Amino acid sequence: MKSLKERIVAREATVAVVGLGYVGLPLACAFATKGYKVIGVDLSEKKVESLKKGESYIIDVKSEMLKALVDSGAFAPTTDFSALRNADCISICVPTPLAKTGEPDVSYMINARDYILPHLQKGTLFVLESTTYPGSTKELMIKPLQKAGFELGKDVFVAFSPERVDPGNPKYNTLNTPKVVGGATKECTELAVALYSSIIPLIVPVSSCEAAEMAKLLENTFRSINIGLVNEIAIMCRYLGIDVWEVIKAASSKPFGFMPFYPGPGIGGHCIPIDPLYLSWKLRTLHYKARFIELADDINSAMPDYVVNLIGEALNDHRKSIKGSKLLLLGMAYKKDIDDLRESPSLLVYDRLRQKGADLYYYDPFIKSFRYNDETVTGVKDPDFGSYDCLVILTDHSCFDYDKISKSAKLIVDTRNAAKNVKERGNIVTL
Ligand code: SAJ
Repeated sequence: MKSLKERIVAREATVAVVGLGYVGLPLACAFATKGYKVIGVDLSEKKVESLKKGESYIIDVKSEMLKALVDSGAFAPTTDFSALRNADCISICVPTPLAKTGEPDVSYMINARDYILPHLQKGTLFVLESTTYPGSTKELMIKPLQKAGFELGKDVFVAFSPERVDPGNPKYNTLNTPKVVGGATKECTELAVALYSSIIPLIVPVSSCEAAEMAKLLENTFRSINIGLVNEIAIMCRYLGIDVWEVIKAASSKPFGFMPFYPGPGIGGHCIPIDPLYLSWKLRTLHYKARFIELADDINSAMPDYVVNLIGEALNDHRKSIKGSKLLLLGMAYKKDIDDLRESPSLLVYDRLRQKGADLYYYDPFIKSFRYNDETVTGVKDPDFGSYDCLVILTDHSCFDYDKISKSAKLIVDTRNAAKNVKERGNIVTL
């Protein structure tokens, strides 16, 4: 009987991915594409039905590729956790959001673990990919597995390997982004390295689950803090009467020791606004205040209100008020060229403007509609840009024709400097 490592290397091991969202589905397809038999488990009947028909709901997974993997039997989506009895390796890719209280909501990880446990076979490799605070793999996975009678390093091999998916990124995807892997024991690390190195060229082994958990949080905290910094620089530049975009462009000419970030209406997505708060929460339990994280969160969270004030000032300069003005928001997605609304600052700007009595519309080809309180708000299909008192560029989608927009718009508040190449700028106010 071949060892687990031999079966992994020979791609005879059956791989399971639990959680088929923007991380799990690309990962499942990556393993299946590379010759593994893959079981994909998700609680959502709707998702699994869609996958069985070869219909992708993830922007980075093309339906034709998905259909080929499902039709060939390489990838088998199911809602039935008992299918995991046939899995040699299990990767967990479930959400790690914040609870309403602002504390980590680890319920998805705990539920996944509890759904898996009854079907977990001895000798399985068990990898957590969900971004979480240091120590949670041990606390939420290893200890309960041991309590259930699985001996670590013998009956079960546990590792943490953070997902690094950048939705919509045309260059980097699951197969070509280096992967950090940290196991609970040396052998756990070796097995997880064997699994991921069979599909990803560059694997970065670290000494523990905690080191891998912390590496991921450093990556995203680095982004959150630098975005917070540049948002505050933008505020300072407005006080100083300096164009922050010109300043960033000039600073970016430095070939070393600088990395540009750009101001915006705030930060969205399921990672950057949230992951650093997992770290600051963990440190608070250890009686340490992670000041940079909390300060950056304060600044980033205040940007939607800052943008609404900017809109008010711009209208005021045209002897108008927000109340009663007909406004069009361009872009509701949390970043350009994707269809994801999660934590989007555009939703907060929309809410503030509605509360202030604006006659408010949005235009975003990626977002058909969204729920606002108890109503469904639908986007304008083909807006007459000249018919609005002010356009607000919140997401710099590449599909927007900024020349055409600026030619007909009375006034534009551009929070992304998206219209930077437009010559006639008399009607454009930037962040
Ligand atoms: N943002 C700014 N200014 C910037 C960069 C970003 O305002 O200079 C905003 C974006 O508009 C967006 C938010 O911050 O609302 C997050 O942007 P992001 O580019 O980090 O996008 P995510 O959250 O979809 O993807 C990130 C990954 N992005 C990149 O590395 C470019 C990466 O941080 C993680 O791999 C991923 O989250 C994750 O899943 O953790």
